[in-house]
Amino acid sequence: MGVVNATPDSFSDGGQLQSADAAVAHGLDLVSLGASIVDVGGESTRPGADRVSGDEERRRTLPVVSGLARQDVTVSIDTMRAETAAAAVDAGASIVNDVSGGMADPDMLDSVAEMDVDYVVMHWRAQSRTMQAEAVYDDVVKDVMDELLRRRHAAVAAGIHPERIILDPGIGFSKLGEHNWTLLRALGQFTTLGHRLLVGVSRKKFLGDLLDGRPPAERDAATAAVSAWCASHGIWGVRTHEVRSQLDAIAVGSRLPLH
Ligand code: PMM
Repeated sequence: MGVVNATPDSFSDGGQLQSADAAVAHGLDLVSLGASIVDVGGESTRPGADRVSGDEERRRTLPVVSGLARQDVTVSIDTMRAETAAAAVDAGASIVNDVSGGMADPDMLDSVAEMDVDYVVMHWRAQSRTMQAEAVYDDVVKDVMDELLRRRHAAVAAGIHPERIILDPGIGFSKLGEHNWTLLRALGQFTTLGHRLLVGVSRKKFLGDLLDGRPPAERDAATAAVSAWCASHGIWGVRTHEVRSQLDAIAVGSRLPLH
């Protein structure tokens, strides 16, 4: 799953159309390099980030979703809002990637249940502004699995078919560095939950910390090492900014199965 962040800081200049065109072109590049899915987001979820309005989120993402869908790209919409998810699905998205697992918008689960889409349920505790204050666990693996399963039950209770649900441990969301490593070490336990798994570590801060503060664009080799680990566990997908070396890592990891 290649990432297209349709956020202003992703673009150096230009108006809306130019930005959407640049985002579509970037998505097509990711596909030509081998991405199976392009994940389009219009709201930054990095720790401390402020929210944007729903209208602004849709203004940023919908032209990109429709531009990619028109070219037969499988598109996921990275949103916590039911209204944005529905509009993106109308525009051609076939996966709703909800980092809040239905917690941020009370209408999300009912709305997804009515759509013909896959639904990513990520482990999440709070909005970006406050999420790192919530990074407190008794047993991070057990707590994250329990909370994820509660969201999974809520999704099924709302009418979402279990086969449509993809689980994600939410690396970096309300988690300190050591929590992330502990969760990745325990990936084998998540594969027993009976769902496809998605993992997003691409260029995240805990990798930069491991590499003595290396900037995000220089974290792809470390990301690839984690991608190989994910593939060794047979997980369904990795969410990544850079595609080529991740596919190489997945090819290697797939030949070294741990499962
Ligand atoms: N991480 C980010 C955004 N969306 N979605 C899922 N399912 N899993 C993730 O780990 C995830 C996500 C933050 O990454 P970015 O802002 O660097 O793209």
